Amino acid sequence: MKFILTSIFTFLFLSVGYSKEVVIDMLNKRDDGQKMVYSQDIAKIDVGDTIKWLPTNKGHNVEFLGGPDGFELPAKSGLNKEVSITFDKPGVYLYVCTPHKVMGMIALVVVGGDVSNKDAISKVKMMGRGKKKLAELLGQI
Ligand SMILES: [Cu+2]
Repeated sequence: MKFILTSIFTFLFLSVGYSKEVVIDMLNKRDDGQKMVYSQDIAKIDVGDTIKWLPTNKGHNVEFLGGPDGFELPAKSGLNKEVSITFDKPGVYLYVCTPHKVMGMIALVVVGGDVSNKDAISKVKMMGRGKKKLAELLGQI
């Protein structure tokens, strides 16, 4: 009996306890001095994990511009709104803050260590500092 209960608890722990939630802040200024920026430039997560973006500072949002094949781009979020997305497909995802993407407020999510769609992401049209930062970030994954 004790063995059976232990097995059940182990199973519950493995199936429920494994996906995690990562919190990313939308910021006017980060500790490293960068302005108009997310708290993480590259979030590396596992398949099934969730990212929650917090409108820690005002005037920002989350707009997805690219992801792996089959990923349906979610509608861009409203300014100052919390956003939560669970990632079920491995690959590289690009998102930006609509008003500040030209200033470089862009970031990547890498799910399951899969960078096979990196070239496709590099072709997403970006302008200004956003373009430069995208090249920098892709060079880091
Ligand atoms: Cu912004």
